[in-house]
Amino acid sequence: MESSQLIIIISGLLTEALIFWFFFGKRDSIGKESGKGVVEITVEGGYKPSTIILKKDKKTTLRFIRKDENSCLEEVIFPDYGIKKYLPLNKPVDIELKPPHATKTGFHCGMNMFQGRLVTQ
Ligand SMILES: [Cu+2]
Repeated sequence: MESSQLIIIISGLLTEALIFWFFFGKRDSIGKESGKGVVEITVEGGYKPSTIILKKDKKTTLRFIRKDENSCLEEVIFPDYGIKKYLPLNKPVDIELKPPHATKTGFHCGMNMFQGRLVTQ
């Protein structure tokens, strides 16, 4: 094996490790719709997953299920979409989004103490 090949392999592995660290090192969980157009988000001490990957121009339903009695989490707000919804305890609430362009935005609880991220690709 040539040393240039070895360098490519090693830098590839380093990149992989960096990506892994970036996504999981911060205990950030990622949610993607799995073909059915639905991403389930558990609301418990924050949002799980906390980062949602959306596809541009594709309608995706975010299904929030609040399991946390903390009243702070009973409202979820999507400022860029003008959406504000009440989340009853243990009852799924669907929010439909159809992002018009690739962007990074977010959502948060009523008092902006817990945040989630929306990444549109
Ligand atoms: Cu709050």
